[in-house]
Amino acid sequence: WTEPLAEGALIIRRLARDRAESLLAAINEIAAGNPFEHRITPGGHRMSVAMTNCGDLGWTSNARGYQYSDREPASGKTWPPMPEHFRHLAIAAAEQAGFPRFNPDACLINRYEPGAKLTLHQDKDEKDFHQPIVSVSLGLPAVFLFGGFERGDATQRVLLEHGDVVVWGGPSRLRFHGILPVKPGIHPLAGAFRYNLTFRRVR
Ligand code: MD5
Ligand code: FE
Repeated sequence: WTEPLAEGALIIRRLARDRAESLLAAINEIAAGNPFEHRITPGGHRMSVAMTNCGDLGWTSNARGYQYSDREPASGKTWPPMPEHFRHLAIAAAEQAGFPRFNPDACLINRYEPGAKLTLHQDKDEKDFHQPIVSVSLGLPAVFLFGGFERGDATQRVLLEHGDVVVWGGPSRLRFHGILPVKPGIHPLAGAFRYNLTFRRVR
């Protein structure tokens, strides 16, 4: 079932649930070659979320700033290709939300351990903000903070659970958002983690 959150933002509950095992198996394969890393922000903080990527481009961060790159900075390795079942899921979700021409070239994979969080931010490192972002939540639940267009705007709290897919497009593409610290728990398929796949068109 679907829940509109705001103009351009649509939650598609449980869309990925019956595909979760193959998604998680693919995440593990990707991480075997390109391990999850805790990146350092330009401000010098170690992120509590661990990240890896697949697709033509991957999001990374270091003391010099945020950037998309075709290689993992430390190892110099390219990112593994985006699995076709990832791409199909993202395209189907975008289509259902009214974005029929979405074709992602990057998939950032976030891994949250208990206590990990993402502070309020906007996603602005991509070229065309008319392109939506599709996010797929797997494993432990988390409280998503959905804000406004300025950091100080009021935020709405939305619980995102295993299998939930959200399409962030239109005016909601540039809203401030974050994730509250993930509560400890054990998920039958994902263990002690929350994973989030975020599909993007970067170039
Ligand atoms: C997550 N990840 O659950 C989220 C899902 C990130 C990130 O925020 O940057 O890796 S993507 C949520 C999102 C993307 C673009 C716009 C909006 C939310 N929004 O307007 O609220 O790990
Ligand atoms: Fe974000």
